[in-house]
Order: sequence, then C-alpha cells, then structure tokens
Amino acid sequence: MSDTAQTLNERFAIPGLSFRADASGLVFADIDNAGGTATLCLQGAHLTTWRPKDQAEPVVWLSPLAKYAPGKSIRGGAPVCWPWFGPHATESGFPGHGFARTVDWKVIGAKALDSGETQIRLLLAQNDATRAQWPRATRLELTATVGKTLRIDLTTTNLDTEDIVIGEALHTYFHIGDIGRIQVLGLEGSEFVDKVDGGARKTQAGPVTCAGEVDRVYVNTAAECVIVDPDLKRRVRVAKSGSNSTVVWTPWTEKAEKMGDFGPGRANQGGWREMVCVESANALDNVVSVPAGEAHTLTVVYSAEAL
Ligand code: TA6
Repeated sequence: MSDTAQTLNERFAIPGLSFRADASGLVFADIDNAGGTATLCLQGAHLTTWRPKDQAEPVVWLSPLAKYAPGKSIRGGAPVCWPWFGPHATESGFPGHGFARTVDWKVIGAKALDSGETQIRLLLAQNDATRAQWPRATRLELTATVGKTLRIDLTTTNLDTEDIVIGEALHTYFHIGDIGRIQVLGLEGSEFVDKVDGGARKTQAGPVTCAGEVDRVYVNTAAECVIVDPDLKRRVRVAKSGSNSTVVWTPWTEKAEKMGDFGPGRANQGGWREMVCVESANALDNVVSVPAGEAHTLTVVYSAEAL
C-alpha cells in the first residue's frame, strides 16, 4: 500500500518539500528551493521535472502528452531502468527497461542540506510481481539532491548469497531548443551499438548530431557529456560515475507518432523536437556484476550553464 500524500507530509515535509496526489492517484513530491524546482513521482522514483532558478526553461523535458496512471511509465523526466536495460534477455513478456520505473517506491528520508539543496531518498518496494521477475534479494535505493544542480544516486545492494548481474540506466530526457541543431560532446571516438542500423558496432566521429532517429548505446565510456544548445543558448553537462555506457536517443517523427505520448513534431510545440535523451547506463557489454553482500552506485550530476 503506497503512502498517502497526507501521511507523507506528516512524516517528511520540510521547507521546500511537500507531497500531493494527482487525479490519477499517483503521489508526487514537489521541491522548490533557492537553487531550483523539481517534481518527483513516487511511482518509479521518477523525477519528472527540474529547472534551476537561473534557467528560464526546464533542463529536464516532460512530454505535454505524458500519461499518469498506476503501472504506466511517464514520458519524460529521468525514468529508472532497472534491473535490466531494453528488452529482457529471455522473457519477452517482461517490461522493457525493467520494472523499477512502474512500481511504488517508499520515501525513507528527506532533508534540507546546508548547501540549500533538498534531498529525498526512496526505496523500491518489492512485491510478488517484482519478485516473480527478479527473485533475488536486492535493495534498490534512489537519492535525488535538487538545487542549482541535480544529482541522482541509484544504489543496488545485493542482499543475496550469490552474485547478481544488472543492467540499468537513468533514462533522462533533456529539454532542448531543437533536435536538429544541438550537438552532444564527449563521445568522440567511443564505440557504439547502432540500434537504428541493426545493432551494427561503429565508432563515433566528432560530436553527435541528429538528422533522423538516433538510438545508440555507447559502450565502455565513463565520459562526461555536454549538450550544446544554440537555441536555448546553454550547455547542459551530464557528469556521471559508476556508469560505463551512455545512450543517445531521439525517436524522430515516425517512432514518436507511433509511441503517441511525445506531442507534436513541429518546432516550439514542446514535442519530441525539443528533447534528447542522454542516458547514463550500464548496458550490453557493461552490465554490472554485484557480488553477494556488496553494493554498486550509479551517479549522475546535471548542470546548465550559458553558452
Ligand atoms: O533508450 C532508448 C530506448 O531504448 C529506445 O529504443 C526506446 O525504446 C526508448 O528507450 C523508450 O523506451 P520506452 O519503453 O520508455 O518507450
């Protein structure tokens, strides 16, 4: 049973952090401090928006057609892909990108930091359905630290007696001016699996640019990426640790229309032309083995600066 907004406010509300339920029954945390504002849906520990106070436009994109319903992933924000990335290796009936983003998480902590940032900690609540897909004794915790920057820590603790192997990603959608005019720096020379070209393995030459659907898993890269956005006149830095894969994705027209929850493809309409996914992951060659009794953390830190 997920906590109600009222019980959460009684237990965890602090200056700059409160909880509310929306019409669909999903519960959200609203954060507003001197450095920035953010919203996080407790289902999936899914950060849906983040805007530093010095940015006119949000840095994290949320679809104007995002759907909010129990068990449904929200289009946009920073979805948590875990304990696998992409389709399940053997079970086609299991959800793509794992179950973490569509199950309830429990708030286990909230505090106002001396830095002025707001920190919220959540724990994935295992249930019969998740155990049926992942019968290993595993703890998954997410900590979001919100201010002028956004830090997300995703920690997997292996409580089992044997090693576990996980795939994971913070599948973050970044708000940009126009997909046809941005560049993603940091992946030059990296090997990638091109999912738009039958999974062919290629090497990135120069900055990543998009003139059509792009769906690439860059492997063996711990590099910081930078989204250079001439329209919004800013750079967005995607720094990471505990992650050796980076995914760059834009659905472009056909896939966006097929998915149905991206919004219009015309400029300045808030749709798919105004987002790009730069996902900090451990996927394909970089799935992570977590020894029994040990923990692994994937961390991202996002920031925006003027061009
Ligand atoms: O990360 C890119 C990707 O794997 C694409 O292939 C596409 O499936 C995207 O994730 C979105 O997946 P979703 O399940 O959120 O619709």
